Amino acid sequence: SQSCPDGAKRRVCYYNDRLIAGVDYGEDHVMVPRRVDMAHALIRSYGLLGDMARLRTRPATDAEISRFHDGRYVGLLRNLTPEGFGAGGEVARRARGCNVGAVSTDGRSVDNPPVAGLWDYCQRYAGGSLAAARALASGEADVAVNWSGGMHHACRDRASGFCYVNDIVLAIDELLGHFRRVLYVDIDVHHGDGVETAFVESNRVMTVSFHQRTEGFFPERRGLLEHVGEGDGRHRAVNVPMKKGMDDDGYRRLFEPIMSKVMAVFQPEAIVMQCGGDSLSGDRLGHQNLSIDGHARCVGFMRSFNTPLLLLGGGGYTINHVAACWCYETAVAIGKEIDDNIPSHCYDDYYRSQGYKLRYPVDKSLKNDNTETYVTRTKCAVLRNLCELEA
Ligand code: TV1
Ligand code: CA
Ligand code: ZN
Repeated sequence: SQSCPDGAKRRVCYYNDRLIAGVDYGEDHVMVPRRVDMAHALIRSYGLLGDMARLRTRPATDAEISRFHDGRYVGLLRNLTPEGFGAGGEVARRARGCNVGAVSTDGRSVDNPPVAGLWDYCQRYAGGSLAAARALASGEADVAVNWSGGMHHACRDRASGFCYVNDIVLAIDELLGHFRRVLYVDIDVHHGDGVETAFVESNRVMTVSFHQRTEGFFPERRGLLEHVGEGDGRHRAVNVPMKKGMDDDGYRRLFEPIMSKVMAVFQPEAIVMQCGGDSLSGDRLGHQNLSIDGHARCVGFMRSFNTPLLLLGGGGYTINHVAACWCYETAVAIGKEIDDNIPSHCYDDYYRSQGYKLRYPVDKSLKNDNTETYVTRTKCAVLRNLCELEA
C-alpha cells in the first residue's frame, strides 16, 4: 500500500470559509474559531494556497445535516438565537434539553452556548467536510482538508463538547456511498465518542481514537481499551487510552504499529483523520506533550498509505500552537517543506511567545505518566484485539 514515497506530491483540495472565524462562543470560552482563520493566514503567508485547489461550496443543507441528526434537533438549532434563548421559556427549555445553553454539572461553564449565527456556522463547517468528502469520492483530490471541521462529540439529537453538528459522521456517510470501507483516526486529546457511537455496529467503518483517559477528563467513561465495538462492528472500534504527559516517542511507539495493523486488517478505501490540536504540548485543556513534529508525523504516516485522505480539525485551545500545527500539516499534505520562521503577516503578534517559529519547544519539565511498560502493554492489548479481525 505504501507504493508512493512519502515526499511525493498529492493533489490537495482545501476548504476555508472566512465567516467561520467570526463565530464567538463567548469571551471567556476556550473554543476560539478565529484559530482557523489564523491557520489560513499562515497557510497563505507560506504560499501554500498555490499548491492546492480551493473547494468552493455552499453551506450544508438541512436535508444533508438530517441524514444523521434528528429532525427536531435540527429544527431547534436552525431557529435558536441568543435573544430567543435569553428570553427563557419554552425555547430555552428545549435548547437545554439538547445540551445547548445548559450549565455543566460543575456549575461554572456552558460548554455549548447558543451562539449568534449558530446554524449558519454549523452549515458552513459541515458543508466544508461534505465538499471535501465529495472531492475524494470523485477522484479530484488525493487529500482534502477542512480545518474548521472535526466536531467529533456531537450526537444525533444533542450537542456535546463544543460540537453541535457532527460533520465527521456526515462526511463518512458521504464516503460510504463511494467506498466499501472507511477508516476514522482521531488524534484529538479527547475521545471521539460521537463518531464511535454512530458507527459502533458498522462493519464498514473502523474508528480509532487516541486520547487522554484520566480521572474526570471529558468525555468520562468513554474510550476504554475494552470498548471494541458491538454486533457487526465488533473489533472495529479501537481505543488507545493514555495518561498525562505523553511525548513524541511514546506516541509514535503506539501510533505507527497500531495504524499499520489497522491498515493491514481493515484495508480501508478512504481515511478520515481528525487532527485536534489539543494533544499538543502546552494546550489549555489537554495534558499531553506532543511537538508539532510529533503531531504532524501522524498525518504524514497516514498519508504514506496513499489512500484517499480527509483531514479535519477539532480541538486545540492554545490558538497560536494550533494554527502553527495545522499550517505545518497542510504542508505535509502537499509534500512540501516549509521554513521554521513564520513570515510576517496579519496575525504574527500571536507567535511572539514562540519566537516567531513554527515549531515551538515541548515542556521539558512535564512528567510523562506513560511509562515504557504502560506504552508496551497498551500497544500489545490493542494489537491483540486487532488480530481477532484477521481472517
Ligand atoms: C466556557 C468558558 C466554557 C470557559 C468550558 C473544559 C468552558 C471548559 C470554559 C471545558 C473550560 C470541558 C466538561 C463537565 C461536561 C463538562 C472540539 C458534565 C477551562 C473537540 C470538549 C471538552 C472538548 C468539554 C472538545 C469539557 C474537543 N473541558 N472553560 N469544558 N461535564 N466539558 O468536562 O474534543 O476538543 O475549561
Ligand atoms: Ca482522540
Ligand atoms: Zn479535544
